[in-house]
Amino acid sequence: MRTLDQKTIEMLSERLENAELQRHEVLKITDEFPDMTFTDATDIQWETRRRKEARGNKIIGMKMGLTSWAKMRQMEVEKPCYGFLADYFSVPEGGQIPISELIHPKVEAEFAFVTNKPLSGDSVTVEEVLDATELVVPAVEIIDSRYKDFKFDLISVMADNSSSTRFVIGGRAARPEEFDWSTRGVVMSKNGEVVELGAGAAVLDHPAASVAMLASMLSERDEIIPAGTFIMTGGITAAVLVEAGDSIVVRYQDMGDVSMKFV
Ligand code: 0L1
Ligand code: MG
Repeated sequence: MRTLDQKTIEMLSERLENAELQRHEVLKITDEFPDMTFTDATDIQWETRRRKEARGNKIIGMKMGLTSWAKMRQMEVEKPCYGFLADYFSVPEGGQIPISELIHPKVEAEFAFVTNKPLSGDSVTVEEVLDATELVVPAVEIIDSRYKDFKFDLISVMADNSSSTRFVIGGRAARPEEFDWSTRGVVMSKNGEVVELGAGAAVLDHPAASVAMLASMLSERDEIIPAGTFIMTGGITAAVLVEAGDSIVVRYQDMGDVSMKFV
């Protein structure tokens, strides 16, 4: 259900996008609009996407967020959220990420899926996702909630493009049938010390289930996942706070490393 008018949707989209582009925190928007709904929040996110495209940015993929049961519990939310990835979010493997471009970034290890067939509707299965997958790619997401002290609820975070800000892909891409993605492991090190580890099952029991859930969430707006979509499926590890000077290396079992340095 929609409760906000178009003018308010545009005003909140501009507020959140300005916070992203000008690197400042804002209060969660449900403080001001306590009755707003998940549909309103989704409208705000799509308005931000429209603003970026109108400015010439390309949308190069999608992400799922809050896909681990542990993170949903930690953030006290009841379901995952999704977001879009703009072209300037992409950082080359081994690249430097200036902290001055961000507010309070955190990193999380993920698997990204690249589709080769369209996926649509609310009953897509893990098997159908795997059948529609060309490659699975090691990927690290840098999230950066625009909300003060990372304090938000599901509606506020959905409006904030699910905290999307940067991502790095690296290592070796694999065919979907090459591994069991639920037991594939990752180990994250910060400045040479292991800080997080996990396996694909942390993501809704199987990362492909996250792609299926994205198809379902998009179907609520009569949208689909087109063939050729790059999708970050959600954090396998907890998100780790980073500061200038930190080096992150994530080792993916049999798939190589993804690394970056915050400067
Ligand atoms: O990608 C994620 O799981 C994060 C989604 C938004 C929540 C957060 O900023 O922690
Ligand atoms: Mg993520």
